[in-house]
Amino acid sequence: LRLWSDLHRALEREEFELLFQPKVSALDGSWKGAEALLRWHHPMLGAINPDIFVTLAEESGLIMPIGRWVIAKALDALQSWRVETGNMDLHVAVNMSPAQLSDQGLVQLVVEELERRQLPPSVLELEITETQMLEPEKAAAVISDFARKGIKVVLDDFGTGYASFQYLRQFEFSCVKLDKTFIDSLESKSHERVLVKAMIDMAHSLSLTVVAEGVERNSQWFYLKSMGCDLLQGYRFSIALPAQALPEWARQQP
Ligand code: G
Ligand code: G
Ligand code: MN
Ligand code: NA
Repeated sequence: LRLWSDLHRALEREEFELLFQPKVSALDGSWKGAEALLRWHHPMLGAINPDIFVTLAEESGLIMPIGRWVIAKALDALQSWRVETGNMDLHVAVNMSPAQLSDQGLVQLVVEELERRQLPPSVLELEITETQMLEPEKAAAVISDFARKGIKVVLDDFGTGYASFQYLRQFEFSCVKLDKTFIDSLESKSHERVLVKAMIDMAHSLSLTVVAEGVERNSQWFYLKSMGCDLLQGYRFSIALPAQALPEWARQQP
């Protein structure tokens, strides 16, 4: 109960921090973009992961203003990377709870935040977890609205839900993110490799980009590269870092 009332004040007290985990090309490990990951620095409890407070934020409706803050901060970060590196192809991805898709002004807000910074819509990706898709019709309408505006929508945790393939037909995604559980068993289980290869081929045949998450070792990188996976994310490359640390991290990559 205490946490709930604390969360109400967290935005104005500036207790949120947005960290960024790099995404790299599977071909050569070069920096391509980053996923924004939210942290709440509670004055007494310290850093709290979103697994814990996002549900709270969804139930209280606070996810709307928090989500808007996340989008603005993520675009600020991307803007600073473009200036510092001159790389205009970098993208930034933010996570969206399905609850945020009922935020009436969301699409308009995103478009305005992009225009204010003179950023093309293609630099922003919205990650939506398939297991949370509760109102498919409503979600489909918002997702196609984003797609029409050129903003990319990513199906997060792909392969973990009951309706993965149905979602691919129903929604205008531009990217799928293979769940970490598949990446974990790449080295030990040959039937998992067959499955991952099939998912990558199917996604490509639907013109979807494929990202693997939770890549921790070179051997996983090797398998994913040989299977044609496009982008990789995970501790093999970097943990989530403060925005200003990414250009320096990229310079230190081989
Ligand atoms: O790194 P990690 O513990 O941060 O992330 C835990 C989960 O919280 C992830 O599944 C991620 O999708 C979710 N998450 C991280 N940041 C955000 C955010 O800004 N908004 C929402 N809705 N979910 C987030
Ligand atoms: O939104 P999503 O479910 O993709 O959130 C990613 C989550 O996975 C975050 O909690 C992030 O900290 C975590 N994560 C990212 N890379 C790795 C990794 O290589 N290994 C493990 N165990 N967790 C990771
Ligand atoms: Mn995600
Ligand atoms: Na995920």
